[in-house]
Amino acid sequence: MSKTIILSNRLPLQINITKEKLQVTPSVGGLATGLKSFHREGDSIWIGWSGLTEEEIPVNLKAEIKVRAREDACITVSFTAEEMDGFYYGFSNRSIWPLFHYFTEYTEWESWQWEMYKKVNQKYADSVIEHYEEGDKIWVHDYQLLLVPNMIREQRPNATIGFFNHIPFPSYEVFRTMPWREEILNGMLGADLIGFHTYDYERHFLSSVRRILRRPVEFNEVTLANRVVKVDSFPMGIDYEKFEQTALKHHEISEDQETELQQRLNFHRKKSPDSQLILSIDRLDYTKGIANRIRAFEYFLEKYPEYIGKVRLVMLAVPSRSDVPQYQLLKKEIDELVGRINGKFATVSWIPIWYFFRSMPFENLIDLYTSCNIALLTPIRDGMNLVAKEYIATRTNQTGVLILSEMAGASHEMNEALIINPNNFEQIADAILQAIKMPKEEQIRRNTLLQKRLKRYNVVRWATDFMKALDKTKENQPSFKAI
Ligand code: ADQ
Repeated sequence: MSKTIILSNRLPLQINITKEKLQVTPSVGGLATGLKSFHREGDSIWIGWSGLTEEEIPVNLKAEIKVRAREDACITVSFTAEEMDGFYYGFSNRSIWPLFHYFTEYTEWESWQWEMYKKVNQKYADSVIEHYEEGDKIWVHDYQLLLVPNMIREQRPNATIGFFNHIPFPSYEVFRTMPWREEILNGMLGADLIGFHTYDYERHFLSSVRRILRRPVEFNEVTLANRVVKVDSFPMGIDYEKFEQTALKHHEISEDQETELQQRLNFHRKKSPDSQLILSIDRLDYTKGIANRIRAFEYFLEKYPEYIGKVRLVMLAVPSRSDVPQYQLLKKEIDELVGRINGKFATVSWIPIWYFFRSMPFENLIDLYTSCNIALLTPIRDGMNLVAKEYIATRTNQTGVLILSEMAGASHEMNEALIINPNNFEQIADAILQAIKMPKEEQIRRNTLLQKRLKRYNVVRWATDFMKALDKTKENQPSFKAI
């Protein structure tokens, strides 16, 4: 029976070794959390990296890791520390990530990192070939694996290959600065179907294909010598039911007693009806606009001082890519900003910013989502932003206000949120005020519409739509018809 082979840089599980014993935890991050439910429901295997380099795995545990991963239908690909350095911390996160998010001043172009990117992409492609059987469908994910579709195509010309890019695709004027732009585009065009979160990313990609490769592009199709590649947008959803159901259970427990978080924050809805908690959750990344958000919150307190002592920003940042210098600098900048603002405004009984720098178990995440009446998400650029969708899914009584950056892919589908420009502090401060003052009926009206949409276009629907479109594209391929 044919299966789907999912391929991503990381597996949805993170394997650690403590005292010679394996510890397996779920991975944090948009792709892993989103696609996990599709993987669980379908007949698929997932190929990716376990999170440990070859040097970190003792010889006697190598086989055990493979067996453990297999229990979750996962297959591990292993890499040396040097390979990870060049491929992941290097080219993926110092070249492609900043370029695709328009942070051109952060991009580095190192030939050795590019060589490592090619080498590691080849390893992923080889692992797919090893597990591939005629009739299987292959679904490659994200910017770390842009060359893989064509590497598979070279070895299996008739394979059905889909590719989905989880981050933005930049405009031609930005993309053209990439030294290896032809190779990247040709790598992606190895797929039958290429998916993006939004129509804009799709358009940018097609424009680069037309202008850089000079390939004929008609509507959303690229014609190659013996195949046609379809490009389309598929806005990713979340596992809506999981968030909704956990939030409902959470409400039952916390209706009369304070949760641990509420105790720590010295906050409970019933005790302090005037107080407001503003939530922000992201990976610690310069694209997420965390520093801007803190400055905008400072500006809000200056502009509307009557809210000093009443409003708090609860900021959760997950450690991420800490081997890349810009992330270390950002961490320092945020630590200093939080310290300065708390020093400036804090009173004996009130601290304006509560900052957690760590990953959190799912239950605590839900506790945060349900306890905070406002969510403030201000990315400078973001492919989609699943946190925005998760927040809305947990608002089971339909109250709560989402303030969302127009630079997040999610803003295209979430018009009922208060949409802001993350560089406009005046607008953010006013949106916070509007959120605080928004009548309950208006909150409910906005969230009801948002929830209806998110419920329908959940992550399984997203994945199913993509796979259906892939089948259809394949059926129409001239080379496929000829067999
Ligand atoms: P990310 O940049 O990782 O994803 P996002 O979509 O917001 O961003 O997903 C983050 C995920 O991590 C969410 O599911 C959230 O619940 C979880 N998370 C965040 N903080 C956490 C914490 N402290 N503890 C535990 N879990 C936490 C990339 C792109 C996005 C795109 C996704 C999916 O950058 O734009 O939406 O892929 O395509």
